[in-house]
Amino acid sequence: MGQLVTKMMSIFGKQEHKVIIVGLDNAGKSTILYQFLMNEVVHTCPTIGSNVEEIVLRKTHFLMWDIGGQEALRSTWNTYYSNTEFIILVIDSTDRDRLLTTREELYKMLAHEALQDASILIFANKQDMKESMTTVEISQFLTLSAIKDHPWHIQGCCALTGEGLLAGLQWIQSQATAN
Ligand SMILES: Nc1nc2c(ncn2[C@@H]2O[C@H](COP(=O)(O)OP(=O)(O)O)[C@@H](O)[C@H]2O)c(=O)[nH]1
Ligand SMILES: [Mg+2]
Repeated sequence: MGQLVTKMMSIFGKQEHKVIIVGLDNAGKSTILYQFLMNEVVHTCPTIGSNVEEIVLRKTHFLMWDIGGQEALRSTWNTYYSNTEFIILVIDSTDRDRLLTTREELYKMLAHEALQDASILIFANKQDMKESMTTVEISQFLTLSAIKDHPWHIQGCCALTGEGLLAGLQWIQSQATAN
């Protein structure tokens, strides 16, 4: 019965929040989504599609789209934008060479009409690696403090252990339920 209600809500309700997970290939997007699915605090519904999962945190439902990050696919990101409330941008914190590319993709997204009302969570992933950049370094390089027209938050994490992931998701959940 509970499951049926959940299904009905997701079909008819407005309670479902659309989240897109973006970032360059190898950043850790799929690993993060997999960790959410494995977490006992986060409830999940059966797989909806190959790259979409429904997860539930404190009765807030999220539809999470894991979008491919290879160069050829980045031009298709905008086909996922409509009705997106949250962007999760995943960064490989060891990938200094491509942080400029990430920066360009970030500002392209923020300027996109369909994402005007979206909030953005940045996961500075792979914090377990010795050579990883800190969240402060990444914030400065991306000039996050200059972003005034979108709520944003940066969270360091390690998708392999799950460290930091729930904190990031909780920020999204608090944004989703704030009025
Ligand atoms: N050391 C380390 N490796 C990670 C972490 N997260 C992901 N990886 C590895 O990075 C590679 C790419 O991860 P994946 O989730 O497939 O990236 P995607 O292309 O963004 O979906 C895989 O080998 C992961 O095991 C992390 O936090 N730390
Ligand atoms: Mg992937």
